[in-house]
Amino acid sequence: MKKLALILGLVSVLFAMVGRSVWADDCSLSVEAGDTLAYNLTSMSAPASCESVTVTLTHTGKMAANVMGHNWVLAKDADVNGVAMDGLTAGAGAGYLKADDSRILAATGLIGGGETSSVTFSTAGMVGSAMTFFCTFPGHSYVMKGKFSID
Ligand SMILES: [Cu+2]
Repeated sequence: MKKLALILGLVSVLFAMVGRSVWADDCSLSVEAGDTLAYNLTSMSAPASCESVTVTLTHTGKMAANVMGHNWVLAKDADVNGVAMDGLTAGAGAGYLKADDSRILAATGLIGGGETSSVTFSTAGMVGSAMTFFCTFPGHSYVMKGKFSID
C-alpha cells in the first residue's frame, strides 16, 4: 500500500510538471462576468516575458448586452474615471467607449449573456505600470474593476 501511494504521488507530481510546461499559457488570461456587477477576478497579471497578452471575457449570465452588458477595458489607474465618463458620453452604439481614446490600453467588445469577446494587446511599456481593468457599461466601473499588472 505504501508503494502504491508513493507511485500515485510521483504520477501526480509528473502531471503537475507537464501541465505547467506544456498546457499552461501564461500569456492568455480568462475572466468571467455574469448577471451581476462583478468579474470573477479582482486582480490579473501576466509575466513580462509575454510580448502580447490575450484576455478573453466570457459573460456567463443570461441578460442581454443592452441590459447587463459587460466589457473588459484596460487603462492606467489615473485614467479609469475619464475613460468611463467619456464612454458614457459615447453611448451604447459605441460600446460605451470613446473612439480613438489613447488612454484605452485594451478593450474587448461589449457582450451579453452567453457571449465571449477577446482582445490581444502588446505589453510594451506596461512593466511596472499600475493599471486597472474595468467595465464601461453605465454605472458598472464603480464596482466592476480590478488590478492588472505585467510583471
Ligand atoms: Cu459590466
